[in-house]
Amino acid sequence: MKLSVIGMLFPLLFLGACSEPAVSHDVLGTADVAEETLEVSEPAPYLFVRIDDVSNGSYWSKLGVRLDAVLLEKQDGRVLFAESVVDSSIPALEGNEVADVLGPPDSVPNYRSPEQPVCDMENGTLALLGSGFVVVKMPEPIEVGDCVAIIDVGECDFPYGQVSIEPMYAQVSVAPTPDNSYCVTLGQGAGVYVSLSVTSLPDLRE
Ligand SMILES: [Ca+2]
Repeated sequence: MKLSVIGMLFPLLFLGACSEPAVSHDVLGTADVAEETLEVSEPAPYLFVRIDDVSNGSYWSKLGVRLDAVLLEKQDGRVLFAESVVDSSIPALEGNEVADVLGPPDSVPNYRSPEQPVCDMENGTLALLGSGFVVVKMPEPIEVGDCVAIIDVGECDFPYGQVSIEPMYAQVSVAPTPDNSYCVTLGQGAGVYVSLSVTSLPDLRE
């Protein structure tokens, strides 16, 4: 039994257009990048998190990344949860509900336990099926010093063994549309608890 709470983590940070990661996808990449203009007199809040499944069906499970929750870990210690799904593109799967990524973790409630995490594989997760993405809105702005944490069933125990670990790619933005010009890449990771530090966010008034 091995414990990998953080999982793989490859932090990156740059401003660019929200887009699919640099891997081939059949499902994504069909939308034109919308050139949007924000008219802001005060800092535009970074409220949106886009998560892409980059396993591309090449790993153990065709279900790909299975998200339980998206957390905003504020610098002051509070932990907030995604409150709505504003966009998604996921291959069809009966019973797969985007709302399962909202609210507190309910499939891996012990994601921070020093013991090996145990997950409920039957309830509470959204499968991105190897090539999907989802955009969620957080209840408060994402700020420098915070972390965005993604809870996934990857590598946790269930009655028949360990869930396969699948890579994901995370971006934040001030705009809810999946493809926009204001995305900041947080990084790529995999595992039950992928916590990505927010180290720099451009002030869009400048
Ligand atoms: Ca859930």
